[in-house]
Amino acid sequence: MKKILLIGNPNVGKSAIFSRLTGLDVITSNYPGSTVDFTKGFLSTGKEKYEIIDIPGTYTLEPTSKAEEVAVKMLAEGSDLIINVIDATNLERNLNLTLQLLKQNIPVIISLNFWDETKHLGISIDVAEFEKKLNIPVIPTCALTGEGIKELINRIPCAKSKIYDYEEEEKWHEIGNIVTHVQKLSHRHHTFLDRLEEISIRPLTGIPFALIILFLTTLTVRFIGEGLINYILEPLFNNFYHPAII
Ligand SMILES: Nc1nc2c(ncn2[C@@H]2O[C@H](COP(=O)(O)OP(=O)(O)OP(=O)(O)O)[C@@H](O)[C@H]2O)c(=O)[nH]1
Ligand SMILES: [Mg+2]
Repeated sequence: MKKILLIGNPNVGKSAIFSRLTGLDVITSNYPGSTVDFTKGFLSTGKEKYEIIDIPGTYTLEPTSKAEEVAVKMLAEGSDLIINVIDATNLERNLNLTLQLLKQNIPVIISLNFWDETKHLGISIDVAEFEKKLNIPVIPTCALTGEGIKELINRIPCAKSKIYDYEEEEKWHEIGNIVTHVQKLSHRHHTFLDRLEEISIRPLTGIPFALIILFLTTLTVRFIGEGLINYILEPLFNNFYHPAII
């Protein structure tokens, strides 16, 4: 069974992607000698079975906290592949870790998460250019809705290793280069559909929204049903059958 590590900055949706990829059979444990938790699960694609590990969030491979230390140790223990989850609305900050990962000798594939938020923020990312620039698969995903997850799974075998080299002192210059090349910012107003989508995927607004839709649907069905009975079926019945009965 191949081992996949889910690695990314804190709060980029790693655990949400993990839940989308794995089933119910997950195990949460303490990393030995620490209070840091990590979760392990499984993904079967038909061709292959993978063990997936949700690693604690880290900004860098030069750890500055206990959680980051555990993330780096788990990476050092080895794996067959890395899914690097990055926040599409924060490319510059996230690419620091990505470039460090691309120097390792492990195949990497990128889950460009928070793809839904880029639309809201007027950020447009040229995914094809991004793939060309980094030379690895980059798949836009929204872990909240599951968008892109299927493609992410399909492209796992295309992950590549050690394909992006740079001088350490040139790293931020490289990152700046990539970002200006693939990302465009525009001021964009939300459309009605954007707002509906936003309302419906957040639990706080999504549940009342679902209840309102259910209520309106019931009302509509009742309205149509009563209308049919009052204005069509009953008059028909009265006109055709009533005189005969009398
Ligand atoms: N809008 C949007 N929200 C997302 C997406 N993915 C995850 N989230 C939300 O982002 C928050 C953080 O997600 P997590 O999966 O906990 O992030 P994480 O990377 O595991 O965080 P740490 O484990 O703390 O590093 C949660 O509230 C998720 O519901 C996405 O694609 N779009
Ligand atoms: Mg998490």
